[in-house]
Amino acid sequence: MMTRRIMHIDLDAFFVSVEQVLNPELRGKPVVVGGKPDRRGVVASASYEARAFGLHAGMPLVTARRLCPQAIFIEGSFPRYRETSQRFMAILADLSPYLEPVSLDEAYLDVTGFESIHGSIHQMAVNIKQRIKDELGLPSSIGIASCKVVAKIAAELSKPDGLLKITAGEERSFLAPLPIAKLPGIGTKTERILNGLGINTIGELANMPLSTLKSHLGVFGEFLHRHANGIDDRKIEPPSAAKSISRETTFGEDTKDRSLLEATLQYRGERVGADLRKRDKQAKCITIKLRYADFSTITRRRTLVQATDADQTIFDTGLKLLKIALSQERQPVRLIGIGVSNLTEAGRQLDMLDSSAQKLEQLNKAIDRIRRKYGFTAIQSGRTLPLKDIFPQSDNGYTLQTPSLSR
Ligand code: TTP
Ligand code: MG
Repeated sequence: MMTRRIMHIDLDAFFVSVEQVLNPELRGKPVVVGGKPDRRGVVASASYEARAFGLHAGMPLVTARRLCPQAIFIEGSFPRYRETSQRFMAILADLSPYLEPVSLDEAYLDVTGFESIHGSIHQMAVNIKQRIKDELGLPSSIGIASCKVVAKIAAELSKPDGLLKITAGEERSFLAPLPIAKLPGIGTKTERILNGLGINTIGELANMPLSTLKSHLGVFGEFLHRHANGIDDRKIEPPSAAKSISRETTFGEDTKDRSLLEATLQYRGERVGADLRKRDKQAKCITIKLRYADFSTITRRRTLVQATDADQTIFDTGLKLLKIALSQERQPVRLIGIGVSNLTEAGRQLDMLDSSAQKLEQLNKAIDRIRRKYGFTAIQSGRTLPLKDIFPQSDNGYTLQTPSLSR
């Protein structure tokens, strides 16, 4: 079989770079998008000048200001980033039909066999970077390799304004010296487990007996082991529909107030439900996310027997998960989120014969119609009413501050 050539393309300091295009005075300076530092919330994007001071995405804005008082803090504008993202993806789609957008500023491209068009794959990457620069004014970085995981790590290492090609056959030696945290999917928890086994580099992970990894991490251990060895046969998935839909809110103050937590969960759940129905999807998995005062974050998930797009089912499931989580942890909550995944096309389910499911469907459709006409808050349940005293409203619903910028 022909060796595949996969590109991973990621824009540098995306939100910040978009702001720098709009306002060239911001270029070359420490800039942070995420909000004013007197507000709660975290850094969404930091310029490389700001990163030199230790600033990074996810850092609380107050910490960012302490480390780099001269940084320029910008609120940011999500619609602008979304629009730029669409133009970015359009450029890539123009170059190869095998495109998989991963996030707003990141995509994989299968370019196997494309050397005949561009002279070489390296030249093709140079051309892509140039088009992104010319048409959008944005810097990007590209990794090229025989598989997704190696291409992604190569792009990351080449940043900013980088281009790094890993020759087929050299995947393992390229990965070996890197710290395990560079492997996508390894968070602090997995890192700790692996460190406990004496594994610090990707090479050490690659050389670990599979059985040891499996006994500590299960199938995830097997997955990581393959990736550490530069083996990854995941295909480029066309930009079908979203794989998950979620909404989250950071409170102005950490809270233990049950009715506020439930109201926010319901409101966010309704936004998720409306989004699902707009896309003609149903979901089988409901997830809630909680971040506590000390920044520790948990997610809790439940899989339903039958896929749903009903607000009531999404919220009821979320509420059950919330109650369990709150009984296990007494800290105040900083952020609450709800999401759905495992999406399927909304078809008429067999249980639509069941009249209660049918009534729910009609009810939700009616609510959607009214909200399209009169705004999201035109219809509210008793539970979400208290939100009107807390958050500003627009036709589009409540403005629940900060995390509109987070993914
Ligand atoms: P990233 O590509 O992870 O970051 P970046 O583009 O800012 O910087 P890099 O040069 O390292 O690629 O994410 C893309 C955008 O997504 C980022 O500009 C802002 C947004 N984002 C958040 O809103 N919250 C987050 O926690 C992260 C990581 C990103
Ligand atoms: Mg980026």
